[in-house]
Amino acid sequence: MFGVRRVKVLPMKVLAIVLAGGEGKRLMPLTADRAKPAVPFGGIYRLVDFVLSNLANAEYFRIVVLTQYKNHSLDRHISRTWRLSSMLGNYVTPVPAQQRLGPRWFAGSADAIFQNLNLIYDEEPEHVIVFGADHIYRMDPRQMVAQHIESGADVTVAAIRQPLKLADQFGVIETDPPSQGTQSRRIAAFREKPTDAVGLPDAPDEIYASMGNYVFRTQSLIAALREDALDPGSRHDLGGNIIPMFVKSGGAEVYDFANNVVPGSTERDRGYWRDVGTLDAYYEANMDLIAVHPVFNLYNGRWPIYTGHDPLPPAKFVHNDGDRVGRAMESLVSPGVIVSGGTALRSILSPGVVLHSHSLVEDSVLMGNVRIGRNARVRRAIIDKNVVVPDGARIGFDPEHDRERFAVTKEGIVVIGKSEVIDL
Ligand code: ADQ
Repeated sequence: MFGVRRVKVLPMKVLAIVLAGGEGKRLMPLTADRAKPAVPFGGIYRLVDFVLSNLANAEYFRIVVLTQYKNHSLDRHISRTWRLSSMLGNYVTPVPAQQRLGPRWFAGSADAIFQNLNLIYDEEPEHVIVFGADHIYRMDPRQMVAQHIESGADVTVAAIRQPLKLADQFGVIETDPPSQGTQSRRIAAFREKPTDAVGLPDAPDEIYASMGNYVFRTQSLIAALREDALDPGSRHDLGGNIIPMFVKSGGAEVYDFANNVVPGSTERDRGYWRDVGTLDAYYEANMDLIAVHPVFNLYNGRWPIYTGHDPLPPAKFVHNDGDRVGRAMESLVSPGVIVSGGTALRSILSPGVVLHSHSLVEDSVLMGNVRIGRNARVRRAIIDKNVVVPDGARIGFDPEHDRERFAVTKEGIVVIGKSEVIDL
């Protein structure tokens, strides 16, 4: 006898689109030959791993990643790391710009989705999640989707309080008072990167910023994208054009990220979100991982951040010919690292990094396979993959000399691009 087969009813059909085509000009030289979402972060991750982990932990397993600029390492990372079982139709697919509508690349984030509408038609989702790929955070997107469905909005925009002085980097949201008995609030005004924003009534130094994460009703999204495509004056940008359309028609609601509670999170790391659009912000977010009680906790096993890298041996700490043994303190040390008689303080050592005898690396981010020569000193630097720092070199000690050779940020962080050759 065959029993009645219990079919698990799938939750609301949701398709996730991750926008990963950003050029990341302000992260140069880290984006010289990779897309911004492929920039390495925290030793073993790439920026795109954070949004994909949030979606996967929420069991949203139908994900397309729209790529564009310099997408080679991004495509490779996604195809290698994010291969989901295709059972039940699960997938994470990188979709490069295909010039489907003629010989042009995506004009903006809205155009990127418009050119790929066929993916939405194929999937027939009821709701479409559109998330950016350049942020460091944990978020349970199911809570946002639940609010979106309950409110019946055309679009729900995730928002977080940010300092007023950063208003020109964000979509700035003004809201109506909350509807009774719900957390949801209608968006009264949305301005993309305004230069004249004013603070919130209860916090004059803060604004309510869009996180660049949206949930759309599928039909509403399709209709808006079609209308936008016909507008020759549009920049075809989600924040600049599409969201304001919904605000005008009264169909846009805000989702307050402060209400999002991720399993396993603590008071300390709840609400953490960083836009790593600049080198200084990127540096700070890396340093956030190092603290004894970090504000972003990589060790929350109930909401893991997934990634992938080559199988490497464990990190080791040795000495050379009776030199002092290698040490790393207040640092993250990845597999494949060898600290041979050198010292790392408050630093991130990515896979394959080698520190030779008497070298000292402080407050720095070293990416894959960076080699630090004997007696070299590195301070407050980001050093991209494969760079060899020669024996005895000094980086981060002489600002004038550093500026002649490398990029140096506003905050004085020295940034050395991938495979750059260093003159002493
Ligand atoms: P920005 O990040 O400045 O502001 P944008 O450059 O459009 O906006 O990038 C948004 C996302 O889309 C990024 O993940 C980027 O990689 C991707 N992207 C950009 N152009 C793309 C294209 N042509 N094809 C595919 N992907 C593309 C946005 C919002 C603001 C919000 C901030 C939050 O517009 O309102 O406040 O994010 O950081």
